[in-house]
Amino acid sequence: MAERYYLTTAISYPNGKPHIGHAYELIATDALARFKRLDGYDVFFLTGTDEHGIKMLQNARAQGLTPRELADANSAAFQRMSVALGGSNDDFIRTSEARHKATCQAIWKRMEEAGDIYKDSYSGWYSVRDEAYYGADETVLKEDGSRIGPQGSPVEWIEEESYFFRLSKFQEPLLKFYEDNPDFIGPNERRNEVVSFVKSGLRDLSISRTTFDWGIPVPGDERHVMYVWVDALTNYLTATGYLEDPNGERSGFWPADLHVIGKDITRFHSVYWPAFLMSAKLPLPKRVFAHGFLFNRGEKMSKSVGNVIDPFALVETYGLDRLRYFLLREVPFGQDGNYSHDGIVNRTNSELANDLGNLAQRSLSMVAKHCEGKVPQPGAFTANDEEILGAADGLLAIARTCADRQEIHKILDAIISVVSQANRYFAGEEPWALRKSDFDRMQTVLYVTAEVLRKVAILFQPFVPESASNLLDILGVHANDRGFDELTNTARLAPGAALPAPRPIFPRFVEEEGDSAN
Ligand code: ME8
Repeated sequence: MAERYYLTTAISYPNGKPHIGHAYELIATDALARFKRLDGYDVFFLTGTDEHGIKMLQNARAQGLTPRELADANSAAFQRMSVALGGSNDDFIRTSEARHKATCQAIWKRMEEAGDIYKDSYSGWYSVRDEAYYGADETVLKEDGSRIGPQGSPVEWIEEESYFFRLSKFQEPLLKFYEDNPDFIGPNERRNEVVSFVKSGLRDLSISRTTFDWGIPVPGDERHVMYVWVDALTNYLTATGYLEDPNGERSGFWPADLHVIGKDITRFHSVYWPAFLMSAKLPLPKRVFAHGFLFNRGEKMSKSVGNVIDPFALVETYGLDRLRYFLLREVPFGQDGNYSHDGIVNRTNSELANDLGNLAQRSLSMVAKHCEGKVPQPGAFTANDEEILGAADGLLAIARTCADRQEIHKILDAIISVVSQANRYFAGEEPWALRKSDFDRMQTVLYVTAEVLRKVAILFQPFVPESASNLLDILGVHANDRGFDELTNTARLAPGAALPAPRPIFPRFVEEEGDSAN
């Protein structure tokens, strides 16, 4: 049976419409999910919305809505965004669903039975924007008398009866866990921050609120609702059904292989979440990877579209594959990055349209014209042929290693450097001249080029699914022959197979009136 692989995005607050940061996280996680599926894994890919808490309640009030109305409207927009971005998620969880309430109450009871929950009163600082409690030492008093937390958001003083989780008890077990599992947090920078945060000492955590009721009731004491992060983190477990039925259809996906999140929520995922699970005596996720933040370089992107920070408008303006390619290629995954109109156009025109698109067009139109539209019959391979074929054959091993470290940009870098090498090979072999001087050799060069394109196209599928699929179509690759098991050095295009007429795969982005950068 295929090995399982369970990966998740963070679940977004549907207090507003989805933005480019949400789109970025979904696209990157989707690329990893597609990669693992093509590599033969049984994948479960989860995304969703985080609907409870004071932030949702306050936003709803401000708009004259109930929190449920606000959640319903925006959660639907997040679901549409996933479709628009080509998201291949297998489920979409909403924390307001009944299945989630049951799992949250079950995990709470397990933590309580372990003796890790007690009632006391909380007094301290709280940031509604971050939905986070902060110690006084983490806040800063500003000149105007207001106070902000470590991420720059305002904090307010709260005092109320609350249940606490004995987080302090887990300081040593967590440090030991990080040491025994050096890959639990990536990238390394984030891991170092977490380790030093935990070493500096953990205070018990307030995990319930009494001043509002938009949340999941604490079992046995319904005056309290759970702190939204206890509820939110548990979504990953809910979707597998593991707590309800350890032998259920999806239960085998727990523990998760990978939680993809933004760097601002690393502490919740790599400190609180494993501590809750340790307390509840449940298996811990294998890895948390925190990506960076995306910023618009401040330029106005498109007059015709208006605010292109809207993911739907970005897809409309650039096309989905250009957007996916740019985000995954331009920004090293794990670091902060900028996006801009010029950045998207330049990157995709130069690498997709020029490097890959032109090579495919030039080589396959020669095949159509001079080889009766059939995969050409190669002769013996020269050292040059072997070199470029070897480079293409070597891509899978590189890509696998990078995928397991979430170094998505490095996978694309490796693929594009083989494409550049193939361009140099093609230009150096001059098949157009060979047509007259050595027809057999021309066929070999066209064969080798087509075979390299086939490997590149198969590996490109997770990142630019539609264009990669179009390229595989014109290479005559059957839908069943597009998995990564077709990337070995024994899998080759079959000479003589009929090819459909070539058509342009990666057209250049042409500026239209109003699309200019400024
Ligand atoms: O944090 N660039 O929800 P959220 C890149 N509900 N990533 C960004 C970003 C940006 N500009 N802005 C936000 C929450 N993100 C919680 C998560 S998980 C159990 C609960 C990322 O809607 C952010 O880091 O504020 C997070 O991973 C995701 O988008 C959702 O953010």
